[in-house]
Amino acid sequence: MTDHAAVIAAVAAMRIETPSWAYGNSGTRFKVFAQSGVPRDAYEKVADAAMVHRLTGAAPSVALHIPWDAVDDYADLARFAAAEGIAIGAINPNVFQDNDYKLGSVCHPDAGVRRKAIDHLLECVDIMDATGSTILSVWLADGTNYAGQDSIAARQDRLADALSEVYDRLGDGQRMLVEYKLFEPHFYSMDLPDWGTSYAHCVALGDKAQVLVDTGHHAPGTNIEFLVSVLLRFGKLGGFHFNSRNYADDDLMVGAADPFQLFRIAHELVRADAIRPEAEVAFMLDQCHNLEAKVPALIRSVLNVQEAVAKALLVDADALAAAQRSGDVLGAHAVLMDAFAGDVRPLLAQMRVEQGLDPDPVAAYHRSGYQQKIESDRVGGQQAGWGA
Ligand code: LRH
Ligand code: MN
Ligand code: MN
Repeated sequence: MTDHAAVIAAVAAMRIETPSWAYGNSGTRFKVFAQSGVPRDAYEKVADAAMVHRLTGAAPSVALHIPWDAVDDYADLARFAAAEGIAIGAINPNVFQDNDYKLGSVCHPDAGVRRKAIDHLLECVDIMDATGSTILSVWLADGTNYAGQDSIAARQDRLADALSEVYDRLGDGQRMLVEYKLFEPHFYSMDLPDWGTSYAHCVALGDKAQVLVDTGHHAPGTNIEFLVSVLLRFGKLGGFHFNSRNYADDDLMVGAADPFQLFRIAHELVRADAIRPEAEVAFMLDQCHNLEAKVPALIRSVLNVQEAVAKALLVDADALAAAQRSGDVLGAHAVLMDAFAGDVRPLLAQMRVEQGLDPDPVAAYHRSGYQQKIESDRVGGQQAGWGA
């Protein structure tokens, strides 16, 4: 696409969801460096997410993690979000922070623990009903640490049974995204370690189940754009958790560690016409801001995604197809690299002006006085994942 107006229209239509937990304090097992002004409850996280949306015009929903974001009245939280100009996005159940889950949740050898975990997943569908959320985003910490610890096959059976019970509870317009992760917290086997396992469960479940790709959850060297392309082909790419990794599940800002990888993923998405909201690929961030201020980091992350997508939209598709057809290896590669090398920031600044936004949302944030306000208003901010 070389028509700049069309590129602007396509980027402007894209939605990028931010995660409530990215607004809370986070760190590593060594230290959590608390910041001033971080939210004390789910309402304040929603308020911060709304600020990101006001400045970027691109982040109209916020994902919740239950029970990190537990409130008495979820419909009230959704009304608050709407008044702030955003919606409640994906509901993320948490079946990993309870002593009962030492040996797993829905794959646990004990039926009582499995029941407790499934009930929590079902409760999260109730929360979807109350908030208007359309996505149940399932990530399970289930796995084993030692060969022989439990039966891999029996755990797959338990997993399939649990997912199917929850799937059956989904209403019209609701879907389940099944996230996978290579390792951690378990180090011998994870019950959903890779996209193939997620994909197989989703196919068995039906149309409302799709795979969620967290960019930080793969073995080093995995060609993520390849699996994105394959999942798109089968209509099974439900969404992303974007972030950056250098080593493992680092959860750094998307586009920071490897902007070229993000561009290559964006290229596959553009090729499949999957950027449009109607394509129903949920673009979400899953990040933790351990050192940097959270709200401007999330703004920056949204801009990073927009830049990668704008570059992908600017790939000369006709020239690329011609080079590919004629077997022009270097020529085809050059078409992609030309688009990646371009500076799309002026174009995106123009887009924001056309949207009535400040062309530089990070600078606008620093001028807004919001950071000073939350630092003086909020004392004793909440940790992203409690003791995580
Ligand atoms: C697991 C994960 C998953 C969780 C989130 C906090 O590593 O990516 O999406 O819900 O982190
Ligand atoms: Mn994730
Ligand atoms: Mn993760």
